[in-house]
Amino acid sequence: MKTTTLSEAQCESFFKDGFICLEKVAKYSEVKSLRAVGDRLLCEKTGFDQGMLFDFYPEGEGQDKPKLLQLSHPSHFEHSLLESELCSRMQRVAMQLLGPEARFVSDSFFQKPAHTDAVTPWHQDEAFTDPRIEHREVNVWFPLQPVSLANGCMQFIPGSHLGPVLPHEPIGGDPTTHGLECATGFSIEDAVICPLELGDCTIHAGRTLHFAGPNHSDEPRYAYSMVFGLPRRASREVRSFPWNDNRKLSRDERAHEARVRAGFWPYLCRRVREFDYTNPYEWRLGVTRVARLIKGKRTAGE
Ligand SMILES: O=C(O)CCC(=O)C(=O)O
Repeated sequence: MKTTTLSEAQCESFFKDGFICLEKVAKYSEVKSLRAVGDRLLCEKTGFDQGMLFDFYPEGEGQDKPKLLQLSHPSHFEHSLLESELCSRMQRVAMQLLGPEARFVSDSFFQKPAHTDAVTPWHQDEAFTDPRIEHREVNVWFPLQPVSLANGCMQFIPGSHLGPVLPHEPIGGDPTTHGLECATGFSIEDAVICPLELGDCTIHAGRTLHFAGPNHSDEPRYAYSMVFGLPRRASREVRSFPWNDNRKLSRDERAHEARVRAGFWPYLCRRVREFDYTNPYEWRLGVTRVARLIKGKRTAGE
């Protein structure tokens, strides 16, 4: 069985820079099987109707020609992803960085087509979240083929995780765009470029600024990411992420329609299954959500 344990120096480097590159973490067979699952799910357009498959860029340009395709929560559709030895191994690495309470939060497949100038813009993952909630997370990113500057490897701004969440905007200022970009508050000159071989990965913190360049190669560039985090709690700062207000995302519409079509029960069952019963803050959030639902229903019925 393969084991992965971070050295003290690697942990220190992560805490200082907000990211690390790890070599030979996954076996060839593990990457091959991730790639096969990703290929199949993306080919079948899994998750599109539920709003989980979407383009980072405006979808109006045609869903058949995405610039950066993301399938979030593929493990909802393919449970073997969660049951894999790789996932358990990476959870143990996340526990070294975050503490023993770190658990799996979510996963995603990314596909950047061949010969595209489209980039994954500079962003902090935390900018996508609810500002009232403190997310203490790490993102483990596995490329599913070797990556370099030529096909869009990851780049990071060291130390950016120690500052605040910087102002973001939907890409190109278009509120229908799923992706966010950060244009101020950092210098691109500081970027560290991280080419990787098959089986290597990067790990970055939720607030680390990162970017992946265009794919000028002849093959699509695939990646699989796993996010691990500590139990959620209320943010200690009063903050707002106005870039998430007034978005008109087609994926949200699809998710809503899918919920209406399937009815309330499948949605409720998933929530109940995934609920963190040991975290009092989740109970508070749950009660608030139910109260809002009841109030909304009453208002609608009045
Ligand atoms: O694969 C990519 O291009 C982007 C990945 C990313 O931004 C992330 O996992 O947070």
